[in-house]
Amino acid sequence: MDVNRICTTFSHLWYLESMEAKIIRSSKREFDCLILDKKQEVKAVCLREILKKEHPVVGDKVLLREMESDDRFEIYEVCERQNEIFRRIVRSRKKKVIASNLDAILIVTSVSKPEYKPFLIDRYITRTVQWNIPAIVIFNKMDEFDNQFDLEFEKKKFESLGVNYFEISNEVNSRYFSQVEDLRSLLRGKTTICLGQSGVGKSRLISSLSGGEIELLSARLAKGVEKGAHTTTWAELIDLGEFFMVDSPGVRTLSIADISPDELIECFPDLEPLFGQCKFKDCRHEKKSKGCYFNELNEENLEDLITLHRLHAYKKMREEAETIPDWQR
Ligand SMILES: Nc1nc2c(ncn2[C@@H]2O[C@H](COP(=O)(O)OP(=O)(O)OP(=O)(O)O)[C@@H](O)[C@H]2O)c(=O)[nH]1
Ligand SMILES: [Mg+2]
Ligand SMILES: [Zn+2]
Repeated sequence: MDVNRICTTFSHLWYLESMEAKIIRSSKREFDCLILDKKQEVKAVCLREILKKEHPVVGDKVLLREMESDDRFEIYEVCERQNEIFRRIVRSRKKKVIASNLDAILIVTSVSKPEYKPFLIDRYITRTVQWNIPAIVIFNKMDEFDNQFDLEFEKKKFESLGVNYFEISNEVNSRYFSQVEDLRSLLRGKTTICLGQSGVGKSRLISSLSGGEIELLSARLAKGVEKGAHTTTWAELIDLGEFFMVDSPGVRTLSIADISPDELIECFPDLEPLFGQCKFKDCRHEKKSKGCYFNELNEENLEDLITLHRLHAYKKMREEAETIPDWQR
């Protein structure tokens, strides 16, 4: 049964002037919304009862009505979310939602500056599995790729995980620029968010995908500074006509400490069945662990090597997950 549809139908009965909209920008009190059928951008406030329960976020589908006292609109209903990008605040046990209703996540990474960080990508992949949203990895700045790392190995790793990837450059003269077109075809009809470190080119990629029509604030990397400048400061939904994209601010590191160790195992569906091969259920998969399946693997074999890399990523994340005691969760 389509709950959203029912909520829409009922609301139309009650409020003839009601309108379906999507949240483009969300702040504490005010929301920028796009009225879907008119493609009109308006400002809205939100009913207090709704704010008390859950703060509307970018991507939320909402119902609006005009206000009598004000030229703004009022959000009186937030439709059920298909999915959410979130993390938990461990201390308060609250869930912090960043965006909702996404069809895909672009994990954007640079192959030059800032340098490629395989474990950061592993972290993002862990999150996308937790959120249950398909991931696509973007190797960006291919025009500057100079074999700084083993790209072929990374590609094989993503293939083995069933994660799609693109090699892209936003420089028009690069031979990788044509990949922007292929990516655009894949994104048609979808709502997608760009995640990744500051300076990897998320905003510029969205501009390229718009065919240059949308000019987002995109910073020059300061000479000698390899970190991004945190140019984008708010998550916002951008209407590219055939599809929607969310531009979000970059993060330097991505903590996964709010995922419990048990939950973490479920975020590694490639390793989970292999853990069962170890002799002891509580195996720590160390070199000294007796009967550990992973110690039998052969580093000369590509598939095994990928498994060992994934195990390494898993162990790093588990260490982090174990820093939060159970009682705090
Ligand atoms: N050479 C090259 N430079 C690029 C490419 N894509 C982006 N850049 C440059 O990288 C810098 C950072 O790009 P942004 O789009 O601002 O990066 P961002 O990921 O949005 O960064 P934040 O908003 O800080 O999170 C800018 O100087 C871009 O021009 C590319 O494909 N090739
Ligand atoms: Mg940006
Ligand atoms: Zn083991």
